[in-house]
Amino acid sequence: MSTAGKHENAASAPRILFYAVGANPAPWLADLQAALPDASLRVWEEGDDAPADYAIVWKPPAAMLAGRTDLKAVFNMGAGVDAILQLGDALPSSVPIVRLDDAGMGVQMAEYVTHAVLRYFRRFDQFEAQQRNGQWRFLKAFEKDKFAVGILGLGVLGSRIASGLAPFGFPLHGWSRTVKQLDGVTCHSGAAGLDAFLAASQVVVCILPLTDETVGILNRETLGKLPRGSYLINVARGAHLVEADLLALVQSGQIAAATLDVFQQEPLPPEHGFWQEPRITITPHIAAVTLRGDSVRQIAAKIKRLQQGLTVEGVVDRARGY
Ligand code: OXD
Repeated sequence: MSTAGKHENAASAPRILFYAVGANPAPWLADLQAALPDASLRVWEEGDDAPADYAIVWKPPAAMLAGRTDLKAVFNMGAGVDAILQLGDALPSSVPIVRLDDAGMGVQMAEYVTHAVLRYFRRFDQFEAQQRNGQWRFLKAFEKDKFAVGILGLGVLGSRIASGLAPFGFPLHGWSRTVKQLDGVTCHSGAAGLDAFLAASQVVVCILPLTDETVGILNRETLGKLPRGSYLINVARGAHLVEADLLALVQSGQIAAATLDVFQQEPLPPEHGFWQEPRITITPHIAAVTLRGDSVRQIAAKIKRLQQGLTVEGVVDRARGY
């Protein structure tokens, strides 16, 4: 088929490959078909190298995308693109990778983090422990102006977390790789700004993308720079945290408690030390799930734009890693 012929065909009836680890494809295909009635959709299976215009994926195998220069875009069905970028050279360099922009995840992240911050601030974690021991004991409230929340990562989700916390009046700090400005947030940036950010934060919330620069960023040294008795909330990736360091810091009292949604290995293995540490709250990577309705609407709208030769938001910068 000539290139022109291929393009005409793509413009009238996009051919879409779908592959998502852990998801039932049927309702996704049905919703995508309803949003894009002309599209021809199929679930990718090993050996399928028939032409396609778009791929919608979550944790795809390298074989699905290797050599696929016919694609006009690959849509990642999540906010984090680390799993797809780790395919490296198997990804066709000419094909844009498009992540989900919020798509209902921002509000879920804000709910999760606000809940965790308020739980620590109002000392519910300690009241829960007291209840287990049948103890009725008044605990003095923390002082809000000394309970600053620091958000590591000020992208779409980090900003949404900040706006979720803002009405409660906590001092807010934020850290990002490059300089950013956010209303009501004291912003720090770059390697030079990290220490001041850490020193100011009584609670650290990690919502960074996972890149070569951020892997292991939460470790004995950085967490040791937080005020003594601070809290950690990790809703980004398990690989941001050196888990053995956190355990030691919780046991020494440097970190009072942590709420973790993501782990180096998921599911968290039964023998992992976190399970036995009551000051560590574990959730099974549910802080923000991909919502089918919002995601389909967003991806379909972007496919329609690309079909018309227009640009779309959310294209991943591969060199930067997000
Ligand atoms: C995501 C996730 O990246 O669910 O969207 O972890």
